[in-house]
Amino acid sequence: MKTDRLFLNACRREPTSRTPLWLMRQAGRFMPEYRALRSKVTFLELCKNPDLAAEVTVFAARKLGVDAAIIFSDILLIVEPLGFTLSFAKDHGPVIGNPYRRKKDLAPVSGDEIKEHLSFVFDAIRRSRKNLPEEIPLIGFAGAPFTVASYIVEGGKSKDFTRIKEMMLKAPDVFSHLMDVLAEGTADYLEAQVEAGAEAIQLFDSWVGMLTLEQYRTFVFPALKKIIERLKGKAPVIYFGLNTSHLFPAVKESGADVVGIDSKTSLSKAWKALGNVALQGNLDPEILLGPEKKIVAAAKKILTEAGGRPGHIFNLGHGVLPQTPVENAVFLVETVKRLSQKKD
Ligand code: 1CP
Repeated sequence: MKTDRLFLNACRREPTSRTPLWLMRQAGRFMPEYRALRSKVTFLELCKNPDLAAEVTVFAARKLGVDAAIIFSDILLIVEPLGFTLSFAKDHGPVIGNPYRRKKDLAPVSGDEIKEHLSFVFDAIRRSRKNLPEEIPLIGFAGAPFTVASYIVEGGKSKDFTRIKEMMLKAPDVFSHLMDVLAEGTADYLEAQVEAGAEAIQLFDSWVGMLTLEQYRTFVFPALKKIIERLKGKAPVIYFGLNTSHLFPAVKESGADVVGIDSKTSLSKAWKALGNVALQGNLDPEILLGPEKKIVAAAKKILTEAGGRPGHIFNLGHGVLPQTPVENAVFLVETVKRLSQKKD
């Protein structure tokens, strides 16, 4: 059988026989099989067990029939080798027990120390790669510096990001120290993911839309750019954030190969603002709760907007909602494949 790696071709903006797709947060919480596994182990135990993490990764990709798999992990695991404590309180999301307040809260950490601490991720990548069909590429990922920093400074999930904004404004050198350490550490971590077998990298900058363009350019963009530069020529980089259309003038200069677009921004507007990049997105995740008729209509609308332009990867505008019926996700995958198939 011919191995047609549609997803990677689209990352490079090469024409494909149909539009490739995968779903953000496909590898976890909305699948009954995942929840059954989670009833036996904690979330962190699951992340740190390469056999189980690989099983979740491969199972989700096969079940959904998507064109790429994403490694089962979390953007917050990197905080542990940096010296922060991480736990997941039931129904409260992530908790950092010793949030970052001053420079001395974060001692220098070498790339080797970070990689040693996170070796279970590389093992899970190797195992997933071995168990995936050859034509399904594996995506590695990390949080982008601002989004990870928001948890480290706020001590967990934040509503209004007051503390991190305050630090940025009142103690810019304290903030920059954190960004510098995160940029280096994340680049080392992602390079090692690629060496272990990840064929593309997604940087999740979910919360960066909180910033103004000026704040983004001054405080965040240099760290982001450093990471993307380190990955150049190694693996395509997908950069995703929510509510980021006002940041596009900077994102355009980031060097990202693919930009993830949320559901509020139209693909055509994004292409106009971003120029020569591939786009990933942007179905509203709530559509997957609803009737099949609406799923077809919404998928059609996005494919029409993309207009068959090379370099479109179909995805959601944010992660799959936990209450999504799996059969609706499978239906979306089948629908996008059918609607986007080019006639010979
Ligand atoms: O109880 C559980 O099972 C834990 C729930 C859970 C899961 C399944 C968390 C805690 N993380 C994950 C896995 C995860 N996280 C993946 C891989 C598996 C998958 O496909 O679901 C990925 C890609 C992430 C990425 C992630 N983690 C992001 C970026 C994407 C996004 O949704 O914006 C963020 C912000 C996190 C932090 C995080 N980890 C977990 C939770 C509940 C959160 C969000 C907390 C918040 O809203 O601030």
